[in-house]
Amino acid sequence: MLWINQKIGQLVNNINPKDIAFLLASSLEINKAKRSRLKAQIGLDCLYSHNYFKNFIFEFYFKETNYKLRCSALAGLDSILKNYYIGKSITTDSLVHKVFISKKISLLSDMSKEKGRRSEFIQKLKIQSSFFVPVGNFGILVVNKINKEKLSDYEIRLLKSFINEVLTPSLELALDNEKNFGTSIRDPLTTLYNHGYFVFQLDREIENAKRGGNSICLVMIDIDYFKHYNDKNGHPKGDKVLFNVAKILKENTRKGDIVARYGGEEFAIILPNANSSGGYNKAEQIRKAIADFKFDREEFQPGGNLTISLGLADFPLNATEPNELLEKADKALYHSKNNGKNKVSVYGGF
Ligand code: GH3
Ligand code: MG
Ligand code: MG
Repeated sequence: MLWINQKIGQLVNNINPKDIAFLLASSLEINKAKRSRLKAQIGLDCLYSHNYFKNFIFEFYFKETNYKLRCSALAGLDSILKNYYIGKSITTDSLVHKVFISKKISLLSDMSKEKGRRSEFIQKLKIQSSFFVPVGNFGILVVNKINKEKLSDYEIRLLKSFINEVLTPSLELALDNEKNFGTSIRDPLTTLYNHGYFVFQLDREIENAKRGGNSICLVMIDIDYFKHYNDKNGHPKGDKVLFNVAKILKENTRKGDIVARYGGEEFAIILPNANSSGGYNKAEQIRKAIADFKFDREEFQPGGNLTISLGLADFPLNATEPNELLEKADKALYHSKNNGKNKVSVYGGF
């Protein structure tokens, strides 16, 4: 067992199963069809990336809401074949469908004799043996060995362990998250990402930036004199301001940007692939949009206007770790607060 576990360790390389699950779950924001494909593709790419599986073709068929199985992920094929097969749904008399319904793992060692598989696929790729693995209720994984080779006992054990210990739990967790997704990562008042999800994403974006040699800009935002606004107008009106501020933040950012309610009347934005000069322009655009927006009863605010203060820091220029980046952006924000508010400050620029 230890031996198998070590192999799984190598198999998933540096990928932690929990990360796969979160990756899967976070991909659930995209439309449903694309989501399913992504879930499976991550798993298959992970398998195929292992040197041991270079002589294999992996197929994953997802069960759709109408109970049809659709080819949602493929690894090991060239891009022409991949584009040809991906997205195709299969008929109920196909072998893949039958094995899925049976819920039994099946190893078929002479595919040339089997009916109900695309014969041109089997012949072209010289598939000798195929391993069919229904994965819970989600779909079915098909592992084919090419060049007329048979799957060995060793490979079968390795694959079984990977499926039971990594793939199935990840997909289950992803599905679970899908159900709770809307509420678990979003702040109910503003519908922005919540603090927990923001922290998780910041870690991830920094890891990505390190790998890709990119920069990230972190913008921290705090509403000016918000206690005054609440005291003067009551909390429900204060809540309306928070909602409108969030809306303006969303309207002034792009799809890949991560906009979160950091806490109370504080917001944070991660701008992937932005440096401090790009980040400054974006922050200034947001500051101006808030200053220009006509909030209810803002004429009673100091200066007659409801405004925000912003601070930004740049990875890797100002920090190499998430906490440090947060700290630096916060310092910049406090610089704005101490210098008249309704301002953008860049860490290091004061
Ligand atoms: P500054 O300009 O220095 O930021 O001053 P401020 O008054 O905005 O900051 P302070 O930290 O003193 O007050 C923050 C206020 O934000 C106090 C708190 O009641 C309010 N607040 C935090 N969360 C919520 C919320 O969910 N709804 C409402 N209405 N108010 C909130
Ligand atoms: Mg505050
Ligand atoms: Mg404030």
